[in-house]
Amino acid sequence: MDPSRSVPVGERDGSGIVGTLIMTQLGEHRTRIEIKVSQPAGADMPAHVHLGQCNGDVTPQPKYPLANVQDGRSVTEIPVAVPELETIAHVVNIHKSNEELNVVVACSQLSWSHAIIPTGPDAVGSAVPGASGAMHSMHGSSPAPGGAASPAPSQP
Ligand SMILES: [Cu+2]
Repeated sequence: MDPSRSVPVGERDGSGIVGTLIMTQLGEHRTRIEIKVSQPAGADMPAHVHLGQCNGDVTPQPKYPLANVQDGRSVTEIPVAVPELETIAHVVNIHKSNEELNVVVACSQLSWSHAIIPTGPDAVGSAVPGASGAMHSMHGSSPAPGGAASPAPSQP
């Protein structure tokens, strides 16, 4: 298997922040996520893996927190394999600042068009408008071993 994948990071709402995200599988359940983006000087931008799609819905609670993007760079190891990130619809959202977590300034789609958004306890359903800051502190969820997700048939 190709141990490393590169996917684009795209701007949201005209932020002008774009770049590249590299996923490198380090072990059976270990992946390094490296983000490299253009960004305003001095910015300190939280980043998380979320379930969802950049051009659709993204669950408010992070699935895996990542190191803040500082000087345009963030490197984090997370306890999951690359194929698992790609089979289910995962994104990396980059947020404007610690104070403005509800503002997403860039997004990277980790998975491809066949990916599905799973339903269940970890998935959509607990979104409360106006509480995104609180929801971003919910970092406890861990992936279900063996995963209930299976690739969906391609949609038209
Ligand atoms: Cu987030």
